[in-house]
Amino acid sequence: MEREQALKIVREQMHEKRYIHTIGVMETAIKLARQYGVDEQKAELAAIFHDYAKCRPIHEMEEIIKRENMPSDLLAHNKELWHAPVGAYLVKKEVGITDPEILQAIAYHTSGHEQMTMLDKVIWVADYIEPGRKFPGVEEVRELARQDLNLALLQALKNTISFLMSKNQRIYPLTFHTYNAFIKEETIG
Ligand code: DGI
Ligand code: FE
Ligand code: FE
Repeated sequence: MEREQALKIVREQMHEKRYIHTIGVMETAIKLARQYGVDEQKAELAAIFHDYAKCRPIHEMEEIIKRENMPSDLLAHNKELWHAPVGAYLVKKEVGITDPEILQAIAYHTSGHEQMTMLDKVIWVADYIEPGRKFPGVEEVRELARQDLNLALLQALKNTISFLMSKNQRIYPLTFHTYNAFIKEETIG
């Protein structure tokens, strides 16, 4: 699918602010893909569609998680996590994207997972460092991303988990599993 067509589809799914974020993630993901030897077209499409379900009503996402037998522990954790797996499902069903690598990058763009592909990592990090992001520590992650994608992802995960803990939020187990997998990768490697 061409970029313009994909952007037209997502634009109808979200508010202006979310669309601007999407453009930022797209541009950042393409740069990271080029730098790290990842398929740029896949990175572009995964980035464009990563927040496809972000603006769907909560009850619709809940219904899809139950009906499609997605991990039920999602329902016991922050609703902010739901748009990632639900997004992958809807992008396949409504947009017709079937590439499993793209769908996986969308499904895990919030939690990550233990065996992330380079494409998964590019989307995760691009989502965190796109130019519109302002959170504390983002500049450090931008700098790390210029040198080492794994270190950038690990730092961003640490920031996210620390931030959520400071707000007394529950941490989704898969987010911790992702963190552990990267700590292992870095300390052994
Ligand atoms: O959709 P975006 O805002 O672009 O970014 P995102 O999909 O990475 O994250 C959405 C939100 O989810 C963000 O505010 C942080 C939150 N989040 C990410 N991982 C976890 C989480 N919330 C909880 N409670 N637990 C997590 O593990
Ligand atoms: Fe998201
Ligand atoms: Fe996003």
